[in-house]
Amino acid sequence: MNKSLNLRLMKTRLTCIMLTSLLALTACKHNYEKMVEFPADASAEEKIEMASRLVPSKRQLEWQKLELTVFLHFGMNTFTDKEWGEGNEDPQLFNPTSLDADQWVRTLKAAGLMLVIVSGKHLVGFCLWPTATTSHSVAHSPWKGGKGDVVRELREACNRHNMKMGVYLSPWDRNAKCYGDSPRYNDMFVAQLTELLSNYGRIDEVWFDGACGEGPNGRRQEYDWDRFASVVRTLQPDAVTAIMGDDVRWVGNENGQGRVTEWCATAITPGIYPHAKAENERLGLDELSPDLGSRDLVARADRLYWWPSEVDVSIRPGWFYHAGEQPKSLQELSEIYLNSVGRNSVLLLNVPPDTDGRIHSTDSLRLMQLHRWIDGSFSRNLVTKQSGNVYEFAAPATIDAVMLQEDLTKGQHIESFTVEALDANGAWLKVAEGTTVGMKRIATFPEVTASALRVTVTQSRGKHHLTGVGAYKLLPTTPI
Ligand code: FUL
Repeated sequence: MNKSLNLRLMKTRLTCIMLTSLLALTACKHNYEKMVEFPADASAEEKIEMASRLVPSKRQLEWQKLELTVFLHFGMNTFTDKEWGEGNEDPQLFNPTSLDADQWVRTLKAAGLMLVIVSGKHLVGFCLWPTATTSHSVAHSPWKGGKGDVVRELREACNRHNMKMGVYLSPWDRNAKCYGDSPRYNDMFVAQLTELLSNYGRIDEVWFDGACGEGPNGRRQEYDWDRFASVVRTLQPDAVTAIMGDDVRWVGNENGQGRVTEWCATAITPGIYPHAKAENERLGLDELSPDLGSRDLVARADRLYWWPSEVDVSIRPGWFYHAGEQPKSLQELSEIYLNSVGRNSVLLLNVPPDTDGRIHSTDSLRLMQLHRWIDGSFSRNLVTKQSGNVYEFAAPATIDAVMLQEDLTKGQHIESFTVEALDANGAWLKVAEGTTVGMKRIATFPEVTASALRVTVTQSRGKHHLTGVGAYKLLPTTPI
């Protein structure tokens, strides 16, 4: 072959390769991480197509995978037996007799919980660490002669047991004299946040409560959310910010109930953004709205946010420990699990340490019962083989729950589905139907004996990515 023919052939081959890569590039559209803004003239269909390409950030996805997390409400209210103190309580009242952070973390770890968030400062302003910002802290309490630090003890216990840790820092502060004097209080808040995020190792979640009141003399505190967010981003880039943050959304109730239709891609704007109020009013949305992501809503929205839901609920009636209260039953807790984790949300279960500074034995017993119930119900998936949308069992079995999962790295797509079970007569029996799936969707139904499941996605925002299908027989919720 002569030299010029060889060169011509090489050129043609190169052009072919370039053309193929160009085609591949146009076919594979890029994803939008965390937020998508629609062009002003986008049609409803174009918006849905763009919504289908909205995906979580890395830290959001890691957080969504945790499923089970825990709150520890502990502080001045524990000792005054109140839920919301006035903020003028004497630090001398804080005196746990045998605080044992190792017992907290051992108990929580044994119960399968993956991350623990401590109420570093609740709205009464009392700080569980010896802060330089106020004298209203453990440093001025009798506990350990004023030398104690609850946050440090928790950090060390988390290190020992390989547990993730988060902090709750209430923006509302009923003790701080400067609360309501906006710039001064914002400086104090930033200093508190900086202490917590600089001196206690890796923090995985920062919880800014939305509860908020006026300062002394009715002064209204204007929070500098931008500044607070940038402190978190600088000091703990991997930590998610929750509630008054744009990584994790409050589900809208404190009863442990996720929405039946729960989108991670939502039209509601996180409250920390300057345009949130106007935009949420225009769309008629707040955290309690039942619909945050339907097609109709997406068609009216200018932007969508990946803002997945967190279901916070206390194991007891109160957030703080009160001797007269009892923890919820296993029956109630198992329903909370199904209605939170089973509805595309992360569960944040509060377990309040008592006045001794320990997790009460009735609560740890209940946590272990819940753990055994979850484990016993969901550790054996009866599906052993998949052909298309049919999921076969190794042998006929009695089931009363199915679990579906989407691959969220590719976005959330499924809008509705049905599940049928193949019974002993060879008939397909509809056992479940639903709307969104997301990270995890668990549907329960009366027992059937079946040898396979057929899952049909009846509506989807573009191509869906169903990664997990499971069939289970739930354990009874009589204590085990
Ligand atoms: C609420 C507060 O009022 C409660 O005391 C508790 O901290 C809960 C998690 O958030 O807004």
